[in-house]
Amino acid sequence: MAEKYNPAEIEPRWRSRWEVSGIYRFQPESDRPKHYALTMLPYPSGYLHPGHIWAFGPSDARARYMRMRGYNVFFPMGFDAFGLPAENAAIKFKTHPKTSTYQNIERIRQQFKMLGMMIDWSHEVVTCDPEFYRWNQWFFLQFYKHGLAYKQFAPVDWCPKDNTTLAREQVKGDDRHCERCGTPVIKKNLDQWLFRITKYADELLDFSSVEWPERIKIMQRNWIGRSEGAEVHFHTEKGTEIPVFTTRPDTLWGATFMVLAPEHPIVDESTTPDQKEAVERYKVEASRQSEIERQAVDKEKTGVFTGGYAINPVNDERIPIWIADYVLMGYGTGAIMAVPAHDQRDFEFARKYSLPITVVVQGPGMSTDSAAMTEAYAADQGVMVNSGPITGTPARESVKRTIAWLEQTGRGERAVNYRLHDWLISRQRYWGTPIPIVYCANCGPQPVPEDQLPIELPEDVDFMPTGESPLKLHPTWRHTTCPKCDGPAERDTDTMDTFVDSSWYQYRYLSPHYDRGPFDPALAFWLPVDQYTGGAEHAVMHLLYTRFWTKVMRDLGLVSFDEPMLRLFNQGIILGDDNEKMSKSRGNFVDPDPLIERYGADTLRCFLMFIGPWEQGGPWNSRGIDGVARFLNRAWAVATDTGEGSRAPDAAAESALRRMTHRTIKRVGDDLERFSFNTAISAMMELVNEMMRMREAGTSGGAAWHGASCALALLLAPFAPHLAEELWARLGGPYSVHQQPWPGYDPAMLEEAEVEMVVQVNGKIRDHVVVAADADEEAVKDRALKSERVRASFDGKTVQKVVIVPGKLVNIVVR
Ligand code: ANZ
Ligand code: ZN
Repeated sequence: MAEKYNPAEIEPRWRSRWEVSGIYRFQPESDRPKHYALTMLPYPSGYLHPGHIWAFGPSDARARYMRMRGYNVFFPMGFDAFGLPAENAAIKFKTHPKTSTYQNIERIRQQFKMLGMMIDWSHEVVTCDPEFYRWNQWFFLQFYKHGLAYKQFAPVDWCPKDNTTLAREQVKGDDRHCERCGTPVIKKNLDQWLFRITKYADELLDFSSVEWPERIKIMQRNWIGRSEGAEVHFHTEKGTEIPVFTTRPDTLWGATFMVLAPEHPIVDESTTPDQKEAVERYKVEASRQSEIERQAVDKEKTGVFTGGYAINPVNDERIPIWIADYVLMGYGTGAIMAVPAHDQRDFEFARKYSLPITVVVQGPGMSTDSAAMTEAYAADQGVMVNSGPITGTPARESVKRTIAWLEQTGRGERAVNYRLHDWLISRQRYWGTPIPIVYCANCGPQPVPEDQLPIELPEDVDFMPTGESPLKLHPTWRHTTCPKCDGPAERDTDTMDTFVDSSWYQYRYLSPHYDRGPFDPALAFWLPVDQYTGGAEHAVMHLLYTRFWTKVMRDLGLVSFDEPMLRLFNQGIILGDDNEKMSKSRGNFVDPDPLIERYGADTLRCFLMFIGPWEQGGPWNSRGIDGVARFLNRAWAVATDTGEGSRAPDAAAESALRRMTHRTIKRVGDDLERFSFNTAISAMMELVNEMMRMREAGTSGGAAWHGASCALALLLAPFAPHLAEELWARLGGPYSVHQQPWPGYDPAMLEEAEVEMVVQVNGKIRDHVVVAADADEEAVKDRALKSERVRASFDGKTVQKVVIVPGKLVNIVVR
């Protein structure tokens, strides 16, 4: 009886051999080209989520493949261990976040090991470890020194449930809810630290040195939201300046009123006593709406006249100042010049409140009388009219000309506006990196000297959320001395946004215990990351922050490149079998542990890679796992079959198997290049099925059979590393299969061995014949003329001519 595939025996045996022989140990120095493969580090929730295997299994397979292709591969792993979920769980279950986080990490680490990942665990990074976050603090100090970290008292988005500020990116949806808990966000005025990401806005728009998915680039571009235009100096009648950002300075002569955001600081000053009540009422209404609601195109425009007037600097006209919610405080200057003839929102507003409309761009065939207009004319065809010095200018050139004129006359200047804001990093929570600043009554805020880092989190805190940082409530922690005057001082009691950790963790992996800098400069040649994989949901936070961070590191002289990750691949999301996001509360969660136990890690890995295209994701289909298990069982059966007791295949069958083996090698390699794991597996399935058929026909064994079996072991190595190792050993290969070169193929062997050709007689299809792919014309003609059905259609006539289209068609002319 043939021995059965027994993963429960094979898998642990090979894992301990790998560990003992250290085949996955990272060896930075090597003659082979380097390949840094990185997958976004997981958050250590309390259990291994199928999403973790979904993210890491295929990237492990890819890393293994690159290694077999001859690269020296670094594929590290760590944990994004700070953050709110751990703290919230701690509050709920009354365990310290540190305890639960390290417990969770230990569990996930064991599970990852069970899956046979090619990870050198000695390079692991855990972000809540002082050895790591010390460098967050160090970076903060460098940012501070270079004016890239600054403090500001400003309205911020605040989650009343999590009791903390949120970055703008963490506020989601039209109703502006907290990304984590769904609670509607409110505005609160707070003193907060920000990182000056806007300094790099232009550079962040440049993707020329990376191969990233188009949609991520588009999302980042939109998020940065660069607009070119001018800032124009308007003044109130009383002389207070109100700068205005506009992308259409050429329409200045058509500005017939001004609109301020209801929160604009000049509103109170320009409001007359008789309008005060209406203005105050409107301000309250506006504050209740979300930014998205306020900007909705189809929303009925509303607003209130303040009673005040501004002077249009281009023609000294007196124009009324209104407030309206469609103008946002967080964009541009929070004030606009309204040009109803050429901006649709302004047009609707002017019609509703009977404000004047002046045409300044006369489109082809258009009247200069605005009374007939039914909508704003926003195009740039035609010429400028009613526009002082630029009257008569073609509309297309008018923006440039107006800006030149504004600059000459001191009325305004060219300006670029960004949607991007600086990155707010203060969080009023416990489980994060303490901010290395102390406040002295004499000297003001002082950076903590670098030799005092890390400032460690105290462990004995009451981390119940109160709206104040738990660190503030600690009896002693915040009391310290001023590094400048030695007098009493207080520490900053906020902690950093956890996106700080993931902005530079990839550098730390190289030398996680290095203590003279964030990473060992001797290993800088390993940077940047060659291949990054992870979810597209990180498009505008993590993936933008880490680009920013790298540019700062470059400017600090720490690295010599501009981009942290050269290539990016985004996998889709694995869903529950009900097509919904998998979660324990929804009841569609699949626990991987019992599956590993029942089927083995290799089967689970292959199953996840076979579910569908990796970039698309899709629903978990529990039945699919049996099909994949059957495939690995068959792979085992054919590759362990030495042909004993069977007759070897004949020459034709051998040649066919050889060709199929070469084709499979090509297909699997090509598919791995483009992260197409599911099609790679189906290519291997076809080979295995073919071998299975030969075996059932009693024709296994022989040289081609052995070659196919060895190729199969090599091809399986990235996908099913334990099984491949076992098969390879049984086939007599040297340890380890994971240190073998990826198999090559002979292009000449890729063509089909045989082709089917259509045979026509006087233009009518009469038969199909199968011939050797390399058969010459004479042989093809011979074969076609031997066909009974072809001969029967001759009707006694004789063959005049035979035309052959190689590989396709034989056309016989009879008369
Ligand atoms: C006058 C004007 C005339 C405008 C015209 C447009 C067309 P983007 O391209 O998105 O940057 N704007 C400026 N600040 C605003 C704010 N805080 N809230 C709402 N709208 C604001 O848009 C820039 C244009 O949006 C600016 O150019 C301004 O309207 C408006 F025929 O100024 B424009
Ligand atoms: Zn001091």
